[in-house]
Amino acid sequence: MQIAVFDSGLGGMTVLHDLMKRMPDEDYIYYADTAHVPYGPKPKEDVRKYIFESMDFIVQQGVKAIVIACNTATSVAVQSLREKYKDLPIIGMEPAVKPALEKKSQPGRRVFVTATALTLREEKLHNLIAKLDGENIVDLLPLPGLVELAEKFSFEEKMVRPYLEEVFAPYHLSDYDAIVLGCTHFPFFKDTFRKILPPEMAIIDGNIGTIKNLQHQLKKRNALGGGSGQVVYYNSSIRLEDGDMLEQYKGLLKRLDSLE
Ligand code: DGN
Repeated sequence: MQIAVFDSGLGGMTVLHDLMKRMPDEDYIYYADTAHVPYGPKPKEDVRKYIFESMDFIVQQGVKAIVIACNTATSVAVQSLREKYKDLPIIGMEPAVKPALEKKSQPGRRVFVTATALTLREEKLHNLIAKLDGENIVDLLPLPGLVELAEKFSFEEKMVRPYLEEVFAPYHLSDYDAIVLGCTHFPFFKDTFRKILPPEMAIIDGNIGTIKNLQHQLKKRNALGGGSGQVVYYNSSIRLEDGDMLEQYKGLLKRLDSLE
């Protein structure tokens, strides 16, 4: 059986890429809810409806686990999804706040947590930060422009740099020890982040935590392995058999290889 990887759009490809490297003996479904991307700026109730519609379709395909490779969808729906699909491991994303805070090198230094506006508003993140950030050193930064750029396959530095420079302009970057990429679309831009942020600043995503959690859940059920790295792609329940879009997905995996 396959592992489903779900996102509103292309962001979950950064998680699929890491999954395929670390768990090559699995087969995957990649499901992008392209009919409704982006989720970040939309009302929570609409987003929940889109997620449940997508999930019903995914579950009908017969999968052994679902990775919600979207921080926004995780924030607004992971609990309800676990209640609805009780027998299925449902693994979400969590912005890597803890590893980022561990990078703090001296008193007074700070950490960025970036995500979509919806993730940054949600109680789930605020509870996590309240639990971990006793010193109040986290600054929240929405980066919706990166989701738009990724969905247009605009990864070139000349498109990305002006946006990031504008967003970071009000901050003293040398005060920061780490930045959390709390949206699965953002790791596509790691090369430009690296160029404009101070070299000592750690850039941290939550992909590895999610993958470890998935491995643990599958091991517990004796359900690891049995595949060979095959991926079937769906755009909002339409299976991609061939054509440009399928090639574009494969191109994204190559781009991510080049960022390693
Ligand atoms: N990739 C999604 C996330 O991790 O939050 C968000 C994309 C979106 O729909 N805005």
